[in-house]
Amino acid sequence: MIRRPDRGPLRNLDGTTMTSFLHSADWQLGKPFARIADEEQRGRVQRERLEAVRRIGDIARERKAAFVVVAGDLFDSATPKDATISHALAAIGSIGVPVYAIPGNHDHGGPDSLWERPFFRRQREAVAPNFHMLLERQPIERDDAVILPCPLLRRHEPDDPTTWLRRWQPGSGDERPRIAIAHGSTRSFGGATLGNSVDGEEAGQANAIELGRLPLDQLDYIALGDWHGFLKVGEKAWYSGAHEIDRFPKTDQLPGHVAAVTVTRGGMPDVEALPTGKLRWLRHEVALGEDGPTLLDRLLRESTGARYDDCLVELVLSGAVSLADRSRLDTLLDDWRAGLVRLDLDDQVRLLPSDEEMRSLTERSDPIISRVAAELFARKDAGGDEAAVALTAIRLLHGLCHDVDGAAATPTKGAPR
Ligand SMILES: [Mn+2]
Repeated sequence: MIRRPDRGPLRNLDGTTMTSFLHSADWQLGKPFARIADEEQRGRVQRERLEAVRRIGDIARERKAAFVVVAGDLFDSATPKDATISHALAAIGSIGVPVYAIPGNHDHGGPDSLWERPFFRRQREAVAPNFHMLLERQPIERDDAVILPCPLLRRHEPDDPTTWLRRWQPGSGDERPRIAIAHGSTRSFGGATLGNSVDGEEAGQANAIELGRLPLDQLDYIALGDWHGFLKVGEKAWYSGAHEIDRFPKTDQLPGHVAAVTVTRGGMPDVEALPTGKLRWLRHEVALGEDGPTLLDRLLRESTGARYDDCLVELVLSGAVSLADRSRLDTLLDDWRAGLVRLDLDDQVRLLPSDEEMRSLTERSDPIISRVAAELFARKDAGGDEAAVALTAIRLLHGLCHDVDGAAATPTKGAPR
């Protein structure tokens, strides 16, 4: 079906051009990840987003993609640090094939934007001459495709950035596939609005793209950015999603992929999601019961596997545990916190001392401890704010007595027997 000319793009027998490229978006490089307390792990998550850009390059080579399009929000902020720009350009340069990008709401264009900074221009020329930031709404002509950029020139554009495509007149007899690139929410998807609400900021009605008003017969693929999962939103329109996951999953979206696209003029695009993300963001809700943290430990072990050090875990804990199991749970959480990239804990576990644990405190030979324990249990049963304080005190008292008993039972090294 395809003959390979010595030069120029692949052509089908009917003369139309078949073009393969990759579509990505929402890299949000330089995102601070302020909720990750550990500095080293925070740096790791930031660097992984750069590594994922390089992995796009690996896939471009593997798939022989002619170019890569990036549909906005390459940077998390419109004022990234020079170091962030420099590292981003090194990663983009490593992709090798041409990279065509538009600015999104996070890294919008316009006067004095980051894309006009002398530092950006110098670095681009030095390390990423393959990088083309498209700041104007006009076609880019390639041998194998016409690229139609719809850049955001302000953070919140009141007008649909794709409006110019409704008036665009392609040359007659031009058999090159046409690829539009846009960033924003889309509204013709079952009446729902997708995009900004998941992008980390509410833009209201701004940056809204009306897919239904585009001349779809004149276009062959619409590469969208802003929604962080891989998603088809029209017969020729896809969100690629972010290349590396950046949040705990809230819906069944598919982040951490790049879209591998093959298009021909007048045909339907062939689109495949290929994984580029490395870090795994997991969410578990667990109710603890009589067996304490045993099942929780197994669940974490099974879901994270051997590469638990690539995982961020959001844990919502409920249920009730004994004093001894509370102490086991705390140790277990400390151990996991050390191994994971991040452990986000919503701990609603109630303390429910067993009868034996209560007796071990109230019937203790030391009269002070037994009296304090009895008083604390009475306050706990009375309920209210005091009950929570009493429970914490019971936990501490139990811990201290346990330590004392443990020390007494284990002879110190060198001590006379
Ligand atoms: Mn966005």
